[in-house]
Amino acid sequence: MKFTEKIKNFFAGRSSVSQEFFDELADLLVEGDIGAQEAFGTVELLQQACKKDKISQPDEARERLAVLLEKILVDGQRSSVVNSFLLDTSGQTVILLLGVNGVGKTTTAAKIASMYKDHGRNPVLAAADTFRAAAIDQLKIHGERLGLRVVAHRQGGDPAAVVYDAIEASGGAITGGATNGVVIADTAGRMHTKSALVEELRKIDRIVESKAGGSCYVKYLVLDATTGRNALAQAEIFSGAVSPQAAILTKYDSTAKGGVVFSLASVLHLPVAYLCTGEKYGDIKAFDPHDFAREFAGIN
Ligand SMILES: Nc1nc2c(ncn2[C@@H]2O[C@H](COP(=O)(O)OP(=O)(O)O)[C@@H](O)[C@H]2O)c(=O)[nH]1
Ligand SMILES: [Mg+2]
Repeated sequence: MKFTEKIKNFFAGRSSVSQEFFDELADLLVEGDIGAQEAFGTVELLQQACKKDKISQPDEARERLAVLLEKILVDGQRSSVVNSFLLDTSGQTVILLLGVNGVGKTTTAAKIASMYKDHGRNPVLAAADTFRAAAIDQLKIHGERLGLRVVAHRQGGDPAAVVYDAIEASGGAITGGATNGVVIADTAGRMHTKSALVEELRKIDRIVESKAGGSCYVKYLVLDATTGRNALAQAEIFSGAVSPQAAILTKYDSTAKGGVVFSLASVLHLPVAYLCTGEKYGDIKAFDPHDFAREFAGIN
């Protein structure tokens, strides 16, 4: 059963709010992958609000819950570089997709490339996951389908060099003059060791800074919604290594609960930029804190 169905059933089955109601609600939120601290804190605030405003109807309490949940997401948006406004940035743009293996980096790189293409831009895809030959081929297939250039080196090559070449290929080498090239770089999610991966990503980061400093440079951390609380642990590692500005939550089309986004906001101040809901190029949409909070609370 989808989490939203569970929460809908919960509210449908109550006739008034009580201590038991709040206790069960907190447990249910934890089940939805919200962290225990956020869940209990939010329910505490909800309980106070209901008392103060004499709210006794579960439906009314749920409206308040959605407002509190939305506030967690909005308060966590430290960065304004979060979503589709990027598409309207006219200058040079470099986008890096980061994340562990299997979360959907390559697929998401292609989705973002497709969005730019629809906006009349001509993005270059950079196959900077050089760890596996299959990863390079996978990006090349997307490039062919989308009619976009893919810059790739051989397997085992230096990913930073791939990104460097992609920036050149996109027109980023022109100094002094205005360029509007877009580079979307896939990266590796698995290495022999975690420190090797972190070093590799830091090197790419340095190359982009030196090669395309001053351009719009965004690092998105791709997280798989089906991994639940594990996504927070991944975000902690990547945030410590290369400070992504925002996350992209994939596989939200499955039975994923998605509550981890509240922890990303409150613990790491990592906003979510996009939600991905399938494998097709069009299955990506800008994340909306208001809609997400309401859906999580079972309102729609
Ligand atoms: N259902 C669903 N599947 C996805 C989504 N994003 C990626 N996938 C699938 O997840 C698998 C891993 O994706 P991939 O892009 O190769 O992950 P990577 O290892 O991070 O590059 C593939 O089978 C994708 O088709 C999504 O939003 N929804
Ligand atoms: Mg990949």
